[in-house]
Amino acid sequence: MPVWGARQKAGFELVVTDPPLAEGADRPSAEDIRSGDRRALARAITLIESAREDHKALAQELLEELLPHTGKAVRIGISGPPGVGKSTFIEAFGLYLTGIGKQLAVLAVDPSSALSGGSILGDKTRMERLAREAGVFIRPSPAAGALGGVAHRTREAMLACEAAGFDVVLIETVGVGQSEAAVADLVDLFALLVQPGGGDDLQGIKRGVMELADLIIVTKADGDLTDLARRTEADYRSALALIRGGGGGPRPRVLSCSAAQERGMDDVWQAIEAYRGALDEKGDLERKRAQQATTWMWREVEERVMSALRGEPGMAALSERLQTDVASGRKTPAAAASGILAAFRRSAHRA
Ligand SMILES: Nc1nc2c(ncn2[C@@H]2O[C@H](COP(=O)(O)OP(=O)(O)O)[C@@H](O)[C@H]2O)c(=O)[nH]1
Ligand SMILES: [Mg+2]
Repeated sequence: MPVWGARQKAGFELVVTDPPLAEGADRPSAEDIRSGDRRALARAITLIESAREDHKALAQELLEELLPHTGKAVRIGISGPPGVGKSTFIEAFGLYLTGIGKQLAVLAVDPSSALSGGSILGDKTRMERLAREAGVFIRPSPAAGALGGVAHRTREAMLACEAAGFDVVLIETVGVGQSEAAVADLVDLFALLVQPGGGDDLQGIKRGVMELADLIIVTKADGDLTDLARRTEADYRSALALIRGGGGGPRPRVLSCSAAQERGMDDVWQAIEAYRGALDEKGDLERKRAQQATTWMWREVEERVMSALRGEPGMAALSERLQTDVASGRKTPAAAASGILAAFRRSAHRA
């Protein structure tokens, strides 16, 4: 229920029309999803996002059926700090894509929403035009849960969108640190949006985030900001050359555009296609996706082990005691960890 409530609060009634699944509701069929039935797709994603164990089981069953029909979309991650112009860009870029006949799904990973109760796509006004396009599906992220869980469900939602036949899946995340890494592990190409600005702004972008970027897009290259945007472009180009001097994948590119004036969208798409083409050529795309899938398997294992551990009877009391011991210096962290794992193993044996 909280997921649905939050969606309503964010004002998404226009875009997301699927009601919560009723008790014991049938899951949508893989055929309906593959035939392009948007309601079936929306219900599938609701199932994927559900915290209920029976829903989870149904979602996995459905995903297994869909899996052979996934993989054809161009998977793009879009990230950047609040205010950089993500929503405006996604709308302009999305409109460009529908203009050249592409079908587009927009998904969001929003780790901040658990705190703020809002969604990064909550400023729906900026997406109104895009949301009205026939070939477009927009889905905000669930409003609660740990980053790993949110991103994990976004990955599965992305697969459902691919099976539904979308040519492009855009995954938006607000730049708050670790979310970029999680999204970079979901997509073929990770685009970082940055503002026109001086060297100080450039310093503000964490090196780790720059290293993830396959494409850097300087936003707002219009009006008074036109020249500054061009200089910023050059600054990032030299910064990238320092950071990733001849690394593995295709060289990251730097572009600027104006989403407000809907200029530069063709250049962005060309850069994305060129990047994908370069990956494809050497079989690197398949390798990248295979590696991402195994990364997610281990994330899933870690998450489930931790959740099983936390759910163990007596574990809360034990870990609280050990935590106090560690905090006060009576036990080393390693000794306390051994204590927790020993208790976990004993209970696993009993099970
Ligand atoms: N001049 C100009 N302003 C823009 C452009 N794109 C976004 N903005 C403005 O930047 C602000 C933040 O944009 P928004 O898309 O909401 O950023 P987000 O927080 O990253 O989603 C808004 O006031 C926009 O009008 C652009 O291409 N040119
Ligand atoms: Mg926004």
